[in-house]
Amino acid sequence: MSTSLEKWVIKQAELTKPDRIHWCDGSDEEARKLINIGISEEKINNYPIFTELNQELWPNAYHHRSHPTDVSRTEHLTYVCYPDKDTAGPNNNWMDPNEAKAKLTKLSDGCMRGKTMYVLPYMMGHPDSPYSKACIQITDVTYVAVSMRIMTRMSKAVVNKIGDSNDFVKGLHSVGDFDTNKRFIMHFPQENFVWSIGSGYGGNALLGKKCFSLRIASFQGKNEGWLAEHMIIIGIEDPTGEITYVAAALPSACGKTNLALMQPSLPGYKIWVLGDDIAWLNIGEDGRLWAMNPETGFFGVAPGTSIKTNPNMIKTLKAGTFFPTLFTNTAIDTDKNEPWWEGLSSEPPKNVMDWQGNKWNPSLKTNAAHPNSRFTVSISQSPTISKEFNNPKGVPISAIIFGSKRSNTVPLVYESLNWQHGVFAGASMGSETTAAATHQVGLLRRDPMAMLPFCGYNMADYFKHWLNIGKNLKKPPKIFFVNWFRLDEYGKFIWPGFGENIRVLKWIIGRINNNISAKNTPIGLIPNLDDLDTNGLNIDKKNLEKLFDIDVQKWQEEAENTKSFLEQFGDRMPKEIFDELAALKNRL
Ligand code: GTP
Ligand code: SPV
Ligand code: MN
Repeated sequence: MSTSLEKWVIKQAELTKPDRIHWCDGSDEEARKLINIGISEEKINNYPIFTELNQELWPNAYHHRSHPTDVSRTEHLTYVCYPDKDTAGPNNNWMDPNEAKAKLTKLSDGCMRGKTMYVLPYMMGHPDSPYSKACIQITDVTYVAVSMRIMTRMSKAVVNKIGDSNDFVKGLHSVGDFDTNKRFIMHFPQENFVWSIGSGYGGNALLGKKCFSLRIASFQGKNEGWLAEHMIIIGIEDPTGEITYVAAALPSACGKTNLALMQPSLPGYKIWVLGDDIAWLNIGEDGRLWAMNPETGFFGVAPGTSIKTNPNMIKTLKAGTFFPTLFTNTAIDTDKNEPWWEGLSSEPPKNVMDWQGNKWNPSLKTNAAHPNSRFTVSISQSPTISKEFNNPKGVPISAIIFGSKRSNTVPLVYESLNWQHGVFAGASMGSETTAAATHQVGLLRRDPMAMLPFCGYNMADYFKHWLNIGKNLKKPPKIFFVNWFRLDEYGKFIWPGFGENIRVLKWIIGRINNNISAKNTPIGLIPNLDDLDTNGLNIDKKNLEKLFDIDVQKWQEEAENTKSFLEQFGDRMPKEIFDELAALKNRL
């Protein structure tokens, strides 16, 4: 007699027709074997899946080159499938589940011929947490199997945990033939099922990440009274040793990983990391909001990461424990066989091979590393991992921070007036697009709570859910907004960012503890300039004032833009959100 799990796997094998099926146990030896297969047997676009990097300088590090058409998430090929379109909402691409399955059945028929099917049993969340979920992903590429072992708690024990139940999250993944016309990332939230074909890249292929832990989990959270968010979780230790836990959402490639690993510039402060991308937030028995990170690794943007901007990440990448570290689509310094990317060093190395394997030099004016090139590394290697990381209860959250990438209009930091106003301001967030997804970079788009590409159901219902969570919390966390990216008249960032962002966090802690007052503006509360610690910071007063300049006309435009965005959701939108919009317009 086989279990439901075995039956499901056999059924997928009957469709995809692999030569072999390998059940992964998540062990160290197995990861090594998979890497060796990736080095010597499997290829993508004629390149081996993995090449070994300089093991002395980058212990246990490997380089991976994805298919050149497969370098970022493809939002236009990502669908959520419910019987009715309204449940998906205008924020999602929608397809009828039967139609989607018929389409993918055709594309998947025999797609693993000649290949090995890897069956990956993994947990999202600590196994002892009541909120963790047992999952199975099937894939046909070692890169995904090894990445999933870094990013999740992969182990044989999950198979026993599932036993004969059907209560596990299912993911079927195949890279297919990388044809972009045959690439789809389909979600079936009502069946806890993700079906992805045609891409081997990050959020398209590591199905525990955005597909399950955000799109499907957000739908579960709505039904079960919790939140799945695109948020980091950090503990901020102040000079007295007090640790304040906060969760922060910023859109893709807008600074989450850097904030999570920050080396604060102010003496006496420390940032402890619990997560850099995804948070599951529950209402605890004490009526507070508690956060946990379902993942165990970082899949971070390489360009811009350096010993200056993010020393803790460089240390993490070089720590070299039994977990491998992967570099995807970075360039290579061919003299030293080291990974390289723009910003790693001020001068590029002498001999560089770009992310596609061509000889490169700066006069080409192209990017050596792909702008969305990434590293995959275990959080356990981080010198700043929080001692609470493996606490199944998670940590209590004192503030939620929303951030966006705005060259103008939005100040360095402001505080919302209350939970409802914070939810409205989060719902109206706009951010300039980045290379994390395939689309034109630098365009302003509305990206509520940094969740536009990741909310697995109608965002009108999502806003309602956020309002309800606030009502069910004894003391809802304060909600803040940050923007590190305002530009001066020469197009340079005014705010130095990175480790200096601690100055903003210090102000936020002061506000959480009711230690300092703030200045009222039409959009919310901003610091009195004297309360922002600028000791030792080289920034002139005029520029500092510019960071907090609130241009009423621009904000009126912002309100109009928000209005047309929110109106797409029609009658489903909670009235409170439009009340807040009217109140904002009034104040302006
Ligand atoms: P995802 O992994 O896509 O969700 O991205 P993320 O939000 O974790 O973004 P990440 O921290 O990787 O930063 C993306 C880019 O923004 C990198 O190139 C960083 O160097 C840059 N960046 C991060 N923080 C700051 C900052 O404070 N100031 C400036 N100017 N740039 C920053
Ligand atoms: C993001 O795009 O927000 C990421 C990378 O964190 S991916 O895994 O591709 O979603
Ligand atoms: Mn992300």
